[in-house]
Amino acid sequence: MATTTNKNFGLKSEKTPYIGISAPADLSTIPTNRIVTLDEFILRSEKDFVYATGELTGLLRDIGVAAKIINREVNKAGLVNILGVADSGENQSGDTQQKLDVYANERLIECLQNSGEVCAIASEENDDIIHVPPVGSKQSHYIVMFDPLDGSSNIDVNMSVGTIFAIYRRQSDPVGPATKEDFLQSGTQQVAAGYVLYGTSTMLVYTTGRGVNGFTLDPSIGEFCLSHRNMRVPENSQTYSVNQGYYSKFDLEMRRYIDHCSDQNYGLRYIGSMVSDVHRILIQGGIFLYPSTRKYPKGKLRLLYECNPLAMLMEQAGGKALNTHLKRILDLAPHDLHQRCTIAIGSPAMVDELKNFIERYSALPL
Ligand code: P6P
Repeated sequence: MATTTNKNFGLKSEKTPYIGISAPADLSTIPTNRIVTLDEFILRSEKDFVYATGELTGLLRDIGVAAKIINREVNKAGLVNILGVADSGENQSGDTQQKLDVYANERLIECLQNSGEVCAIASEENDDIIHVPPVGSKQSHYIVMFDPLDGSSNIDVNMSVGTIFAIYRRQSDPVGPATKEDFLQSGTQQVAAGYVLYGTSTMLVYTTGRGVNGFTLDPSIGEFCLSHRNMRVPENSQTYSVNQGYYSKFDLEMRRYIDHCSDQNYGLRYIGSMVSDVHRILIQGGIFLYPSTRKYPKGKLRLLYECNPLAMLMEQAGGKALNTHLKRILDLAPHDLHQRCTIAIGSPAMVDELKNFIERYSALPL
């Protein structure tokens, strides 16, 4: 059984949250000859979590419960009149809000409100932060941000969708309510990040800054079971993922890179659900791009609850995540809850190759 040597990859101290490439956790104590549930894995990995034991367990467990509930409805969306536009019409982003978006949002909020660990929540579906009253006398130290159902336009055509979440330690006085500044922390301050992919099977993939592990839902026992240990993105690949339909709207450097991918006969894969495209890249390698377009000059995807959590996962798996000005996504200083950013994320060699094209052809100072 492969053992992971615990080397210090630049971690300042055991108490420092994720600050960069850190050593994957030692999985040698995790059995390989039997089912290991998400709950057991989290309990066995608590020593790797920089804060008090037990706090993260409850949080991730509650997200897992919400995921199972959402999964049940996503799986039967075609059968129940849950499709179509929600009564409210549109969400904060102006996206058409599907009823399943609303359902997923409400389940996640409910599960987190009862965890006792969360003091406030931010969601793509809500304009402002949601303050969570304390459960009993317990002080709650965490904030959670999420996109409850990313890629929801795929629901009607039975394509995969996902939930993306990011967990931060609050910075404000634990006695008072959370503040907007608690949510405007850079991605390097995430203490955990992950996604749930509702696809041909339902998977939960997460990191606490000590490697990435994937769990597949076994419906027969209703448990997420360890299925992808210490996930590592392939160093290189010949697959790129971008909405080719915007080609003529992209800046010169992006068009030159896409031309290069085509000249090299790279494969193009694009599902229109970021979680699905990034998950495929985590497994098979590749690069996902969402550059600026005429409709989204600052990029379409949300920094806080889409790009930051997926960037933490990708870096933890050995990959890279930059914006198209070559700034590391996790270092970007947020100024707004729903701010957008451009992104290039995936295999390190492919991100480096794109970087060369941007440096060579960008008309603007980087
Ligand atoms: P486009 C889904 O709406 C989403 O937010 C991401 O999941 C996905 O990668 C992107 O937008 C797709 O955007 O403009 O290509 O349809």
